[in-house]
Amino acid sequence: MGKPMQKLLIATNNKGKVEEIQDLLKDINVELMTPNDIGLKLDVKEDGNTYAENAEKKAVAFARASRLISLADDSGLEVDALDGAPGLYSNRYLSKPNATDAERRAFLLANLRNKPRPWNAVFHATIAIAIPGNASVQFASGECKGEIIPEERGTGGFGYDPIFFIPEMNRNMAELSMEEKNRLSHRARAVMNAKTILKEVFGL
Ligand code: ITT
Repeated sequence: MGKPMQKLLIATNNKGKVEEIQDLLKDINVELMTPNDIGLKLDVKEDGNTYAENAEKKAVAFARASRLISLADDSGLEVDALDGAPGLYSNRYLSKPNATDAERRAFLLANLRNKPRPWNAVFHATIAIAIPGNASVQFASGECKGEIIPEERGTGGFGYDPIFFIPEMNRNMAELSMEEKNRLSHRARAVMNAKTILKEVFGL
């Protein structure tokens, strides 16, 4: 009888991230679990000063609660004309609780309205991997450059994807298939960098 497959928890409550990370890690020989699969509801306070601090908080809290090796992602959109905002606060850009992605996009565009174009921007993602009972957390990051445009295009992805134009594809992020997004996104690059860590952690 073979050894049972080792498990990795995708430590996020964001459905879009779960789907992308599942696809990005489909070639790695571990069983991918979601908080939903194990009935875990955890809302981690993201009060760190960096993506890494927030990613670490999420990975450690989920690893502690689940006893599983956990991979968290903290990400954000940095817009040059807004001095890097919303950045670390991309999810909490509107103070209103339970704001929708569409409301966040409308707010971003309202803040950009009087700024000269092009509205250059970069998506950033930092991944943290935590092992239960082990204090040292490991990190990987990735970025994707583009431009914010005022007209919404596409239905794929999530968050700011419908207004994020990628010059090399001549399309918006939300117009890409998951496979295409997963070849060039900030998260794809971060997960690619994280694979070396995962292989070492799981002894693969
Ligand atoms: P978890 O903390 O549970 O992972 P979250 O949505 O709160 O989920 P973040 O705190 O990292 O995640 O916030 C990131 C926000 O940045 C996210 O909600 C989107 O608004 C935006 N964002 C991140 N990656 C994105 C992507 O690939 N496409 C579009 N928007 C993205």
